[in-house]
Amino acid sequence: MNDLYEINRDIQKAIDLKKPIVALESTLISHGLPYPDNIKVAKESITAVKDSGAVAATIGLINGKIKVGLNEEDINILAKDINVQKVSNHNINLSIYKKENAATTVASTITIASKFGIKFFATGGIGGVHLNAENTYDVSADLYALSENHNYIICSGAKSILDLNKTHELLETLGITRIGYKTNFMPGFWYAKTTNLVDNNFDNISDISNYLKLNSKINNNKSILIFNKVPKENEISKDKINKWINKALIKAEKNKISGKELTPFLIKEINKFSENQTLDANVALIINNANLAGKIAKEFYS
Ligand code: PSU
Ligand code: MN
Repeated sequence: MNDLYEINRDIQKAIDLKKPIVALESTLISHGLPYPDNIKVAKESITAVKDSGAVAATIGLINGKIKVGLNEEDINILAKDINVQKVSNHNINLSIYKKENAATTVASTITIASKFGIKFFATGGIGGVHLNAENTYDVSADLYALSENHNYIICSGAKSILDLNKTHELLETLGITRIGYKTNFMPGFWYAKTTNLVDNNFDNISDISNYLKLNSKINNNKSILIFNKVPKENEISKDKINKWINKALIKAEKNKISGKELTPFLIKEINKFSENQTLDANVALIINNANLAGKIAKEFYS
């Protein structure tokens, strides 16, 4: 690439040898989860990818350099430093210019992963259309990045704090296929299912892998979402979640929180209201998704 990028040697080797790789984002670490849970998730996601037979590539910026494969020291910086910027595709260039430490969202992570030919990516929940978007126009850049890159995204749907019906619709409009892994419905992140149907359910990994291989052949240039439900023991009822979301939204409005601050603010407030039930669910589902992503990637490259 060029001197703006630094790629870990094992990851470069895996790319050259066409071995399975799963990219991981870093906004989860800096803005999505509190310390020290964020470090635990970052490390255990890497382990979960490795355990399933693939190579993990956590992406983020250290002193303005885009690193593909953050090491333990880098992860500690992003987890602890309160000055870490949350960068999506509109502002990553500024953090490069200012030589900042910055964490990449789903949008910027998959954009970088794609430049290196890394196809698989795992996260908790993608961004989407926010509630009240008809007035605020707050729609995550994640959705557009998914339609501009051909990546395979393993996640538990879009975050529960969003307007999930509108998010489901816009995914369709943007040409992004919504696949369920053992589910006929798009999951609701902290809860297992919404009322929105997926485009197809696959009950096993080899079917998903065969289907993804076909997509490479037909030059589908959009991403494909593979939905994995929150683990059963961490599932929370939709009613409970919606009560906490409403409380958090009122607080956000009072404090005039908007733009890129909104998602992290709402998640933090809901973790408080739920006495960390949502935090525990968030941790569990991210690691679970990293593990599934590794398994699908391994099958895909075998
Ligand atoms: N999933 C989580 N926590 C998070 C995010 C996802 O469980 O913090 C991050 C992702 O990086 C995602 C971003 O890309 O939130 C979306 O932010 P926004 O709504 O500002 O686009
Ligand atoms: Mn936004």
